[in-house]
Amino acid sequence: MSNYSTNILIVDDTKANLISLEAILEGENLKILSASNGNDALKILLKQKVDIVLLDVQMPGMNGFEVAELMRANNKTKDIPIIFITAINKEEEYIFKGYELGAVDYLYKPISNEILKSKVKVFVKLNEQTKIIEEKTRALEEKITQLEMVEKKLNHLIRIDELTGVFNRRAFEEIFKLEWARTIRSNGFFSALMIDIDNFKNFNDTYGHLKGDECLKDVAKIIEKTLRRITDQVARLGGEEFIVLLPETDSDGAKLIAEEIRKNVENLKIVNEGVDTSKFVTVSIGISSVAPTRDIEKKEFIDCADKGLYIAKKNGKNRSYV
Ligand code: GH3
Ligand code: MG
Ligand code: MG
Ligand code: MG
Repeated sequence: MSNYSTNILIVDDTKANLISLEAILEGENLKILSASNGNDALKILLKQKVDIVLLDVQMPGMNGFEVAELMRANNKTKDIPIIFITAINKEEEYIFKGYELGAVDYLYKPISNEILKSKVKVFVKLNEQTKIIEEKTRALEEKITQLEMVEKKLNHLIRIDELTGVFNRRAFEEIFKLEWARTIRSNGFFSALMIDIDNFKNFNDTYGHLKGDECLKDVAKIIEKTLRRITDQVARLGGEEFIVLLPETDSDGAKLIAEEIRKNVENLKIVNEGVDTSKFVTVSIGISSVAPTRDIEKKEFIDCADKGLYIAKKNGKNRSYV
């Protein structure tokens, strides 16, 4: 026996017919509802879950076809299968009318118990299968939603630097490739800032690794805060080195942003004693700017920022160099 009960509504204006139909269908794993006219039938249909309707055609007031027509006009009832019960002979015109209303079957009076039972059984089975499929579909949809959420989280995690929350090297490679290609198409400028914390070994040795980690987080945060355009992106390449990508930005613009970052870090006033250049944590920044073409290697562009960083360090740190 199935877990799904099927509700059948029997509509007939003749009380004796209702009783005999109920008796025939008893014991078929059905919940039987009944109505003796079209109005009552529609009331029940709107209030309760009904899976099949056994519908007498000849009734005073609203006849079976009219009930069916109203059912088809209502979203809640329009898909419920109907078995018409009719004394009318199998005149094609009537059958055709019924099918146009979405009727699914006909029973002719006098009704054969066996035919009634077997026809109802077919619809019960169909109803149960539909319910099983619906339930499985729901469960699958739920699983898919869960998986999509996991996928989203994973995609985020593999792109983020765990310590600072900015992009990691993997994400940087992706973003850089994309923005570089985009800038080639738009004939614009592209700039990058290679940022390295000055004397960070001294900071770690003096205050410990935990304080070092805190410092890295603070520097990452202040870089993020300084960037204004949504296309400006920062990534931690490793250690105490960050890269900032500035699409559609020329060297003047890049220099301005680099200096702003440099000053903002200095203004954090994170003490780094025992250093001759400054008694606070500072950064040096190498700037690379270019109007990218297909002939320029991405690597050259990054190398150029690296060289700028090297010169900024050599010139005394806490400075930027284009
Ligand atoms: P310079 O001014 O020339 O850049 O010198 P520096 O001391 O900053 O550079 P160096 O490369 O000699 O030292 C980098 C130090 O950064 C080494 C290590 O102690 C520290 N470091 C690298 N990664 C991490 C990290 O994830 N957490 C912490 N706390 N420290 C790190
Ligand atoms: Mg009747
Ligand atoms: Mg350093
Ligand atoms: Mg370094």
